[in-house]
Amino acid sequence: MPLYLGLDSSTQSLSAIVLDIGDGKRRVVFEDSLSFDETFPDYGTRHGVLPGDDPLVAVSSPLMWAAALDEMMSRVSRAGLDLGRLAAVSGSAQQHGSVYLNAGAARALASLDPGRPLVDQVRPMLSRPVSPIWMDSSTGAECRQIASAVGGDTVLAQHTGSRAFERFTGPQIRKFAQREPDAYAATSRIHLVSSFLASLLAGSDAPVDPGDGSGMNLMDLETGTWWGPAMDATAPGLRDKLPKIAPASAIVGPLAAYWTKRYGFPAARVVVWSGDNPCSLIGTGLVREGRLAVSLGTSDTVFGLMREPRVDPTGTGHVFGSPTGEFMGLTCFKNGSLARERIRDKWHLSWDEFSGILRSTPPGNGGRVLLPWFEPEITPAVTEPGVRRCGLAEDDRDGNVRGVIEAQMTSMALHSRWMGVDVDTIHATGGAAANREILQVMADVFDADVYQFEVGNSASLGAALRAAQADAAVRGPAATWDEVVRELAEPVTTSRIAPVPERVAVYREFARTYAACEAEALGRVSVR
Ligand code: ADP
Ligand code: XUL
Repeated sequence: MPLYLGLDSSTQSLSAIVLDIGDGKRRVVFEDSLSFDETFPDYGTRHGVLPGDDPLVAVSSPLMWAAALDEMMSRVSRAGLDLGRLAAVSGSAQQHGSVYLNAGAARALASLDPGRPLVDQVRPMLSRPVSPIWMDSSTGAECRQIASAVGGDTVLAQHTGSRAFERFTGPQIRKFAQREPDAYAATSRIHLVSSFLASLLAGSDAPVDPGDGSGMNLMDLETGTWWGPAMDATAPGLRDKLPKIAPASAIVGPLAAYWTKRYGFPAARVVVWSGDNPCSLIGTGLVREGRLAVSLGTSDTVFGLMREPRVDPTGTGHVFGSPTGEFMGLTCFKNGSLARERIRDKWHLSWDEFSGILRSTPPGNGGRVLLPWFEPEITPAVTEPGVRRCGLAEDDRDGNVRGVIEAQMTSMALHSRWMGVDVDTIHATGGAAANREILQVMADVFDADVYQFEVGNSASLGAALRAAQADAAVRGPAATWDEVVRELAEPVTTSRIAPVPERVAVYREFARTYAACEAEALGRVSVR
């Protein structure tokens, strides 16, 4: 019976999961994760990001991601699995980040030498040593230029699913092309993190899928093809530098000889990779409209499947492609886990102590609000970072612990309304979804039941399930998505966290207080 490997190259770590599927059996047989900072200290990243002076710039190392892929594949090969049964591999990666390859890369990819570490062979392929990632917010000027060239942000959103966003790949490419024209000219291929890693596995140029392609401000959402006016507005000669777009279930090719010879893998099918959020949509079982998932990872995201692409009229959210061939709505918050950690670390708390404070303090925080914009925020758009407080003392430990969680949950509830989903159930995932006290605040703020999952990493699970779906479709009639996610991506029923009516009422009032504080901090007229 076949095994399926799903990888997830996220902001801070690379994770892997192997599924054993067949004969009525559907189970996880391997799970592992490595932290970039700890496993590869020589690259000098902090939380997966290279240090720098400009708080608006966030770049990482594509070489480190390649080294991590090599290390994880080595670990999978030594895990005691019956490797010969591995039928397909797919992956998930942090969205929006881009990798720049030179003219020699295609040939180098096709002839990866199993006798030498991958990273040494990737180094000469790069036309840019660093990759801008989703945490970057340094392209405000480029966003304005692109939007104005195509006829405004509304036109851009109608075609690509989002107005111009600083972290999206198009504005990042424009900045690179303008500031480093020679290096841009020496670039033959611009990959997303997802298609870069898929290319390394297949030893050939992998396509981008519509899920990750829609995080670029370059793809026409309805047709799933590159949109000419956006390419023209972004950088000269861009069309030739972009990969093809292919469905998320397309096969790139077999695993390259590098992997079969170096580690003893079979020539398993490499399935197109996607972004972490589209993969998590599958890994949290959201294959039908009407439910939402909240991912509490490095970024916090709220997302759900959409049958039709309804673009956010407020310009906050995004419509991406879904691996099912449909669409997904998503809103992203940059100050997620790292903001929670900043508050936890300020008072030297463990997560247990942090949770204890949430248990013992009153919901609504007495109407006091903390806006946790440690870093420039995506939702709402904040370019000048800084924590703002309304009525809350900076040295009030308990008030700040409650404050960060209540603000995050309320902001997510308010800024995901545009999706038009009447939420009664939330599927919670990401590292902080292990914390039931945080999820209780989520349940009370959203007035919805919140469920946890047995497999914590929904992105790598979703990638492995996509590998299984694509492989099965090649072998015989395609399974329905309900069948694909059955048992493995279903919430644990006993994990249900129900909203408490009295607290729901408190948070209804708190949402108004929060909105007023947010509006004031943004310099807008209060909506109170
Ligand atoms: P990524 O976006 O890199 O995939 P993860 O989903 O793995 O991130 O989440 C990692 C984060 O989870 C850590 O940065 C940490 O802050 C958070 N985390 C882990 N355990 C807990 C906990 N018990 N309570 C709150 N947050 C937690
Ligand atoms: C989504 C986003 C983040 C990244 C990293 O738009 O920017 O969620 O995908 O997780």
